[in-house]
Amino acid sequence: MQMPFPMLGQWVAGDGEPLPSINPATGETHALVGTPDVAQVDAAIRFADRARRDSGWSQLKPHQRAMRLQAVAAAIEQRLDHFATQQMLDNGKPWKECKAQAASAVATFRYYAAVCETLGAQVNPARGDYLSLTLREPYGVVAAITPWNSPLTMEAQKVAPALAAGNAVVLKPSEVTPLSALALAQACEAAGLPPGLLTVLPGLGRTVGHELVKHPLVRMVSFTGGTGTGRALAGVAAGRLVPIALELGGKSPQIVFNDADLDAAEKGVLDGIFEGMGQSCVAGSRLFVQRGVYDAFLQRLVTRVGQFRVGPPDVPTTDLGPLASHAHRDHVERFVQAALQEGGTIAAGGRRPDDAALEAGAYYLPTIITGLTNQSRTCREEIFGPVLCVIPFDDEAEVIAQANDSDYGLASGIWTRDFARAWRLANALQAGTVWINTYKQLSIAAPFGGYKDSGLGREKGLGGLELYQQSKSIYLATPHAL
Ligand code: TXE
Repeated sequence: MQMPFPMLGQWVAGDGEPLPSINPATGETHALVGTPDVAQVDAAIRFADRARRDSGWSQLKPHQRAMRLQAVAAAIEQRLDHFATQQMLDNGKPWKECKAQAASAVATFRYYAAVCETLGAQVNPARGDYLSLTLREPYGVVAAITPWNSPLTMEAQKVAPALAAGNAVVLKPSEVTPLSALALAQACEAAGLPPGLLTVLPGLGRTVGHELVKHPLVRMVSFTGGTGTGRALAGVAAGRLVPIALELGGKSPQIVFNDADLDAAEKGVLDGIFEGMGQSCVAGSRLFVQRGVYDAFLQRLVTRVGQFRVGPPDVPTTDLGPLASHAHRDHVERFVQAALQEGGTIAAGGRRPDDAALEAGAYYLPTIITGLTNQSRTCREEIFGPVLCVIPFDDEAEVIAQANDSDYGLASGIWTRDFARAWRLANALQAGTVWINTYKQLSIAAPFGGYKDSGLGREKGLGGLELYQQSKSIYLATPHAL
């Protein structure tokens, strides 16, 4: 049976081509999701714009919007297992990771409810006989376009602040993972959010996504996905003069010095690349290890990687599930072949698992590659899979230059016991996030985004709400001026 989606204040089957949602752990189609045709995309955006005005959402006092967001958080919390299951079926992440991401979606709604409570106008210093205030107002309808690697996290991260800011949101989830967005719409409905404030339009990027971004009533776009797609969408947004926030790819360096706590570094490096099977924008995919500990540290990594249990995501002992789709597994496989052709050596993995029980799924073994330089294609392009390249280095200046020699600049990790050195590197690295003696520590309270080709704008933190607002300055003459 075809699953409906929410638009025009109801759940509809849609006149577009239905989307098969395929479980990457088994290769089976576990749902057929309805999609809108072009006319329905247009109608849904118009409805969202009317809903925003008719419901008075933008005019509500911030604390009143905050109460609704708290109710959405509670509704997600009541359905935590359902949310986690939807993501696990769609993208194959292990259950415990999906559950943690569902819980973090709750926290995101609570955080933006709290931020919403604090919204106010800014009083500007007067330079004459007037009182000047700067208010922040919503854009209207915001298009949110999300990827397949962590839909629960990304969707909450866009929808919560955009709603808190007073907008209506039209969310287009990835065609690979439409189910968690539908679960979010159900939770919003159960929480009493006025119909039309969150519309979910499943479908392909080149059809539904394209219509959304070019629609005249869409006044702001928030996108997470590949750099190529982000660049193309930025072109459309520039032509329309609408703001766009882009959270894009990465090729993040991890740097291990001779004096590092190698136990901590081992865990941080391995989780940093292999958690989520490397399908994470902040995956630490380039590892620089100082020459003095290179051999010993590499040996540690290879040994530990061989102990990872690759298996079905719903089995509690599984460390690593399948990749999110068979097409993506094949893409990763081609990258590893290319790494061999350019002179790389496989130190671990480099193939699908032997286990016949996993044959139908999109599985791939965690892979470590040595023997390549930072100039190699493998070290320059985002693979977005469980592939770690290890490169030796001699001194600090050299490793800073190599770490920064990348088109990307999303994140980086430093492992050393020397505080002064960590501080120097943290300042020198061109990345939106720097971790010192930890990795992938993420907080909704800290701004997040990329330097260079890794993106434009910052999500999360207090500014994550302002991202979805425009400012208006008002001058009011005071009696002296009259
Ligand atoms: O991403 P796309 P893909 C990187 C990663 C991956 C590569 C390609 O390297 O291998 O991108 O992945 C929608 N108009 N990241 O092809 O195409 C699409 O439907 C409007 C990094 O899956 O960028 C989906 O909802 N929308 C990343 C979303 O864009 C369009 C996460 C992302 O898809 C569109 C994912 C169009 N013309 C991939 N074309 C990260 N930063 O975490 C596509 N879309």
